[in-house]
Amino acid sequence: MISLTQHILAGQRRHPEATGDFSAVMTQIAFAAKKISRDLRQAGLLDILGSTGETNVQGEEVQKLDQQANDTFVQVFEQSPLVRTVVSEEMEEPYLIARAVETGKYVLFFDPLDGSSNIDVNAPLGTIFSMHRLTRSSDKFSVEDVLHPGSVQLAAGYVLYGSSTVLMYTCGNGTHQFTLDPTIGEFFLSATDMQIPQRGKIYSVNEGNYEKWSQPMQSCLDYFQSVDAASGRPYSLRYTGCLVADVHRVLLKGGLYMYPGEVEKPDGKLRLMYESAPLTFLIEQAGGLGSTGFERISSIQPTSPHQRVPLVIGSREDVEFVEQTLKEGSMAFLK
Ligand code: AFP
Repeated sequence: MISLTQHILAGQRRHPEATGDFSAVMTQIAFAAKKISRDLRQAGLLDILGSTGETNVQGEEVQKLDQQANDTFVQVFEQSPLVRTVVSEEMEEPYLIARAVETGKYVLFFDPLDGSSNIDVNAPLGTIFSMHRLTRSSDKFSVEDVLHPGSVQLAAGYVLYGSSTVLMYTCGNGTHQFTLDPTIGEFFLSATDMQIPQRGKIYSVNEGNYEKWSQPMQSCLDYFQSVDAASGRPYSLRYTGCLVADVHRVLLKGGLYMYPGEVEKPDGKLRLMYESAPLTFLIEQAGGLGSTGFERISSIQPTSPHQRVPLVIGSREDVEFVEQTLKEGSMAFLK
């Protein structure tokens, strides 16, 4: 049995120049995840279900557990001199960690509790994180210092609070899975160097939005639903309302997850820095792709911490099929 800590330290030993700081941050992320996992398991027993009555920066209702998961991350990193800035879905402005103002080398982006509409119905939830090296253009905080494309992420991952708690991470050297043993509070390696099938049989999308999509996007859906035994169609639909859970299924089984842009809302719903970019890093490290449908997610130069982008992510051939259809405006290339 290899624990997450042992795995991180083994990675550190392969880089003689490493200071151990990166490993320390990863260990703190795992600690926050264990605490959130513990809180979720007890949620129905304590007074932490339901809404706080507030709305977040995205205009969405804040659930008590959203707030609690966010506080957990902030409290953990307030003890650390290594992460100078945290950027969360639940906080409008990047948050400076006082203790790390001089010494901090990293910026951490996170969605503390993904899939909030699942909280009250005991369905899966997730946490997503992305770690970047901080640049310092001056001694003062500047938002530009935390905005880098996904291609330069140091590490990214997610935690899925499902029938078990699973942590996936990559630091550019494969995508690895760890499963929490709750009896001793440690994550253990359960799959290493994971590979996503090149093509799948599942699509995952909120099909209720069909009428809001462009015609080429609608035709992609029509294609996945149409019957053609030779190419394994129709695909099956799976959609939980928790991005982490849906992408986890896609990573393991193949296929694709989509949150497309809409005619009236071309950037879609998902956030680049703490949803689409980290998930793309994990999926690319497993041999898949993440795209807006027109552009690789990893190449996008962000312009704001809470920027939204359309997302098409999963098996290489499935994502390329959607990209080609959207770019050409039709499926004439199939003939
Ligand atoms: P939050 O709970 O973090 O706001 O995220 C939910 C989510 O971004 C993602 O987890 C889901 O895949 C997606 O929204 C579901 O959105 P719809 O309800 O519009 O399908």
